[in-house]
Amino acid sequence: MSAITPVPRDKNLYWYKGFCFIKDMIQPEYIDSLKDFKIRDDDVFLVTYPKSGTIWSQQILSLICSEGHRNGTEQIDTNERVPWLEFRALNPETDYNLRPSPRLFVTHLSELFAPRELKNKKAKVIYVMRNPKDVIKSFYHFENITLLSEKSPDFQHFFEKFLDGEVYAGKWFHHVRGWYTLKDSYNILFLKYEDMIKDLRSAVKKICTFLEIKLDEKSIDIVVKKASFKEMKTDPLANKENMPEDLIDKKCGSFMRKGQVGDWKNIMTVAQNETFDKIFQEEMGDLSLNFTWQIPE
Ligand code: PPS
Repeated sequence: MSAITPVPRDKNLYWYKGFCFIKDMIQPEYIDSLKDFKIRDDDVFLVTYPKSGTIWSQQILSLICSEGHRNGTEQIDTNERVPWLEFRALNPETDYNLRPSPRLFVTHLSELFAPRELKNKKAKVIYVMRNPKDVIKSFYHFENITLLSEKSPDFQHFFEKFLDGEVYAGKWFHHVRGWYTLKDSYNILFLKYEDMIKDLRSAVKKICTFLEIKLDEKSIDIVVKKASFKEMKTDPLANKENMPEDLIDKKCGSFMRKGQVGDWKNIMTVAQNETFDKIFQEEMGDLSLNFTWQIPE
């Protein structure tokens, strides 16, 4: 792959401290200020690299934490229930300091930019990761619906941008490694998208245990049902259908695309796959992290 370029190929992005950020959505001063973001012991931070199951986990988390969401009495959408730490423009009227506890937040930030108090094991972090080949495929399609980045002319172009970290949140390898290798510094639960696909109920129970929230079996049934791909696809509160029109072009697709494991096989060439495997081995080979690349394996 090419050396880091002074300006990212996508003119909507800029480099800051080795990472690519979206020009219109987040400024360097704000990124830096997040280091001092005051957190509470009972805050919960959902952390993901893009296209790894964010919207899904936001839905699960808010269903677990809010009875009103489970029984449909609270008509609040996902981005308001679990607001973005870095994309303040999506929640301009909300003062995070005034939100009642327990506060839920979501972020795609690398651990380098995360609030420093998290490292004292204050608050809880849930990190959801997905096999990076499916992340690439999902991210490539997302370029068609987001108005915040330029569309790649073809998959090879996107593939190279992705490997060079020229997408929001930077290199997948750095993101996962960063959070994973510092795991002992955080109060953190790691989940994998593919495990959630295989057994969502177990994942929901794991999250409940981690958050020390007791839900009866009936409530768990509701969480699992309302977090299924089928239900979320038609639930405007959960599927981000109400995102501002200057950010998302709904005519071109949705956040709920396929929700499958192994879809990368429908786009990656043998050569791209071999290139990826080689880089994956170099970058991640020393970590005890296994991914499910397709189901059944
Ligand atoms: S984003 O833009 O970073 O917030 O995107 P993110 O939500 O992380 O990832 C979007 C992908 O997650 C899939 N998705 C789901 N899969 C299974 N079950 C449920 N309920 C679900 N909800 C969202 C979504 O379809 C995107 O994956 P792809 O492969 O593109 O379908």
